[in-house]
Amino acid sequence: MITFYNHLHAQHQGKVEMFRGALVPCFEVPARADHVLAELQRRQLGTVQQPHAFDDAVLERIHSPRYLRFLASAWEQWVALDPANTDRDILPSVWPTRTFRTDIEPDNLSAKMGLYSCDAGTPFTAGTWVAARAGADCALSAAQRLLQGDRAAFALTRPPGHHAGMDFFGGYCFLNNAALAAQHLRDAGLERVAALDIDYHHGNGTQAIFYDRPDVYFASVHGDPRTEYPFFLGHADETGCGAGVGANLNIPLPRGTGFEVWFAALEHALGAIQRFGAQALVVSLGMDTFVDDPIAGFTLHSADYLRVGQRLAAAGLPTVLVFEGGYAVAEVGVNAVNVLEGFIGA
Ligand code: OKP
Ligand code: ZN
Repeated sequence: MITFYNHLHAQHQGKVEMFRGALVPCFEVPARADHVLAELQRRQLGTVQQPHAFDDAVLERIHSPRYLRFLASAWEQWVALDPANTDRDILPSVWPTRTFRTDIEPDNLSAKMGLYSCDAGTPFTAGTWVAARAGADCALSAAQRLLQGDRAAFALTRPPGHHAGMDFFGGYCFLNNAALAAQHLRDAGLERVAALDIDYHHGNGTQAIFYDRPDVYFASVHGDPRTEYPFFLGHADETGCGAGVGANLNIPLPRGTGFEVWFAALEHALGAIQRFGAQALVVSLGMDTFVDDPIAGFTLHSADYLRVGQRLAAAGLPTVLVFEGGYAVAEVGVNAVNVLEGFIGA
């Protein structure tokens, strides 16, 4: 399986995030991707390549032009406010919640940060845009390989993507890599594509992007949003709207859920994807279902990920694997590469 590695990922290196009333060191660190790359190379599981450069127009298939313009220019505006800002990350602190207007983009940078975000846990840094942009190229390049006949491809990138919506960032995500890959497959002519999200956290961005569409099925197995981030989406009664009714499946599970129950939910999601008639699969591959993850609550063990990979392969679909979460840094390489090895060996 080919891997498209985001060689610019380390340019996104947040310092702190707001957590329980304090600024704490970021969980989403460059070492995460480094460990996955090192383990891939140690096991020699296929070649590692740099992504191809896709046009900005491809991003506009998923994200709004004004949001993309904001991402590309935010850091410049931040430093223009105060040259000393080069040493500080940008964090939002004010949001247009219910009853406020979102049609007028404010001039004020803090206000823009709020307009285009959903939490204070996602710092924007000097290298965030270049890293996210190259990450999107990785996901698109992986999708492109499927179109050229590959059985599977892996997008090894950070920051992650599945919480990013059409016009907002949050949950450590800026560009929705999985949605971009799925849309790229659609635009190339595949009529039905499935996005399967197995990160611990519900992929609210991906769900929202495809919620009213019958052509992209979204299925997710995740921590119950009543207690887990992102809190405000991911319930079982969300089944799609308009033309997309029936093309969204959420399987929320309680904190503490172990492998057998989680695996049964995965089977259920894959069965639904099969019945939908998907011609390709995009997997949001979060590794934060691991028992020792510091910010999540399932109890999967390293060996379980071999079975996850085998089961994903058994779906028999051309598959893009997109790296998402996973914050047990020392173990994330072994765990992610176990999925790949299980997939390849199946
Ligand atoms: C990203 B991915 C915010 C604390 C909540 C957000 C978790 C984002 C997980 N102050 N942290 O799905 O792994
Ligand atoms: Zn997650």
